[in-house]
Amino acid sequence: MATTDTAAEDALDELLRDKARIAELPSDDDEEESGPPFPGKQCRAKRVKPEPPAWLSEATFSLFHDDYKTISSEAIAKTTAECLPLLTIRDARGLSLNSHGLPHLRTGQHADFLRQPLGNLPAGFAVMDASRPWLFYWCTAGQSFLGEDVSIYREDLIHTVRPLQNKTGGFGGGHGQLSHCACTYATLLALATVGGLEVVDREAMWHWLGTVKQVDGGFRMAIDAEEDIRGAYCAMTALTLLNLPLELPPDCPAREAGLTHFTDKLGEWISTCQTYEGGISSAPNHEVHGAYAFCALACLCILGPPHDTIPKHLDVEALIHCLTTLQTTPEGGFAGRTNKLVDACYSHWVGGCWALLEAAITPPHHNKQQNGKTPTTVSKPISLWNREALVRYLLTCCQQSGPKGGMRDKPSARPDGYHTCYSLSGLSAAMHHYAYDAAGLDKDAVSGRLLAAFNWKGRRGTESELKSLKVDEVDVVGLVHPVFVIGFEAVERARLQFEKGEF
Ligand code: FPP
Ligand code: K
Ligand code: ZN
Repeated sequence: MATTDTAAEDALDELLRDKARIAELPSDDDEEESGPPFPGKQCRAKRVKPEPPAWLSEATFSLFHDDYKTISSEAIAKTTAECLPLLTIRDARGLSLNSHGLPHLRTGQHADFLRQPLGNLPAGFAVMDASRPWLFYWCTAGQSFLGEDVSIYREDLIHTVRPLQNKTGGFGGGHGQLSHCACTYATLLALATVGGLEVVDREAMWHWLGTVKQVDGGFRMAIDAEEDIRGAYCAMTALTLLNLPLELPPDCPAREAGLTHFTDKLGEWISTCQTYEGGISSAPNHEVHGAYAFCALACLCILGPPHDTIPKHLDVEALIHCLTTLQTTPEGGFAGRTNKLVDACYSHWVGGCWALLEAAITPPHHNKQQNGKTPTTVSKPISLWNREALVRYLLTCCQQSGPKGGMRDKPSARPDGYHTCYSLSGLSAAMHHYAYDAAGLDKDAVSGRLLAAFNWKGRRGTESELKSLKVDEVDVVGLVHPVFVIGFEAVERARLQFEKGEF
């Protein structure tokens, strides 16, 4: 091997000695169009010849370089090509630029864009009939992240969601539809955002949640529906925001099978969703996805303080490693899973994981107040990801240009409420800092309510932090609660509203 770097040579020699599978690497003659051992369109792959640097043998290079050409690898290359001129501002698309040369956040246009779906909808929205609560949530919470007054929606939202609430508890997507954990979660967050949670029948909600709690510790999305990590996060959000009793209702199936509390076996069930990749799947033995990592971490942050519950139930190092691989180069945004495309919505689903993980590995005394005073020597907060790269992706590639506003998955996609809400939440994760205040109580002594999720504090990015992200003051979004994904005032209002916890 011809090399000028002996340390690198030694390391590679070591690898060559240790890895017996080197011997099994296909030789150049094998590199026909054989593809991987899975037939079918999605998997048919062409082995393209890698280009190793001059100092590296082909056999060694193929250990590090994924040289399979697939439908996904081609789509990734196409995405990079469409993003590059925007990322480098070679093409500014007429967007006005801030003092650092990045596009301004189009605050007013994005707020206007989020107002539209809250009025009468065009016929094309009929496909969203089972997801109406999501529109309510994305469009109200998204506006609140932009500093808009959303209390104006209070009466209308209460009037609109009243028929979606079932007598047997919980909310469906539309009139006459079965209650569902996702619809219930989205309805509650929208109501909390505008200040209308009193419309919720809390006692019926408690009974309904009892019907989706499973004996193995997890939650189904609805009666007889799939059991997955979304169910766990959505159900625990409802129980905590509404301060429902943690005891299971007397007649529910999980109680009949020996469980007594909603929290029973929950952490253990979440553990079973962590896979060999280190990431989190929707349910045991499924594929890892970044969005499920957020559900798992946020659910554990409801169960208790992050430095207790996260390391107790997850291999934190493996999860950090897995999520780190999802920040894409050169786009700077996040992909949802291995070998897939960057997408703005993962700015929240993956971008929102970092604050929770950073708190999981921060010693509890770090943020603790002593005699009412913050400790004088606070070391620098741990930072696990590239905030600047995410901000650049969102501002350059994900803002719709022209009069319309709204944010989008990637340049070739159209803006929508979902990507707008979660892009703004991702910007908030990048621009600000969120820390767990270990001085707060874990549990309310009288009502028994889990309080850990209410102990988070947000701190706005300082002038110098914002400068390093290349944003001006006018490009800054509001603080977003890292567990409930609504404004901090909305969380505090819900905490106070149900402090007593009685029906
Ligand atoms: C794949 O879609 C996406 C998933 C399998 C999961 C998405 C889950 C969420 C966004 C979170 C849900 C959370 C709650 C609280 C209800 P895809 O194949 O279109 O996208 P991809 O290629 O980016 O993976
Ligand atoms: K996607
Ligand atoms: Zn998306």
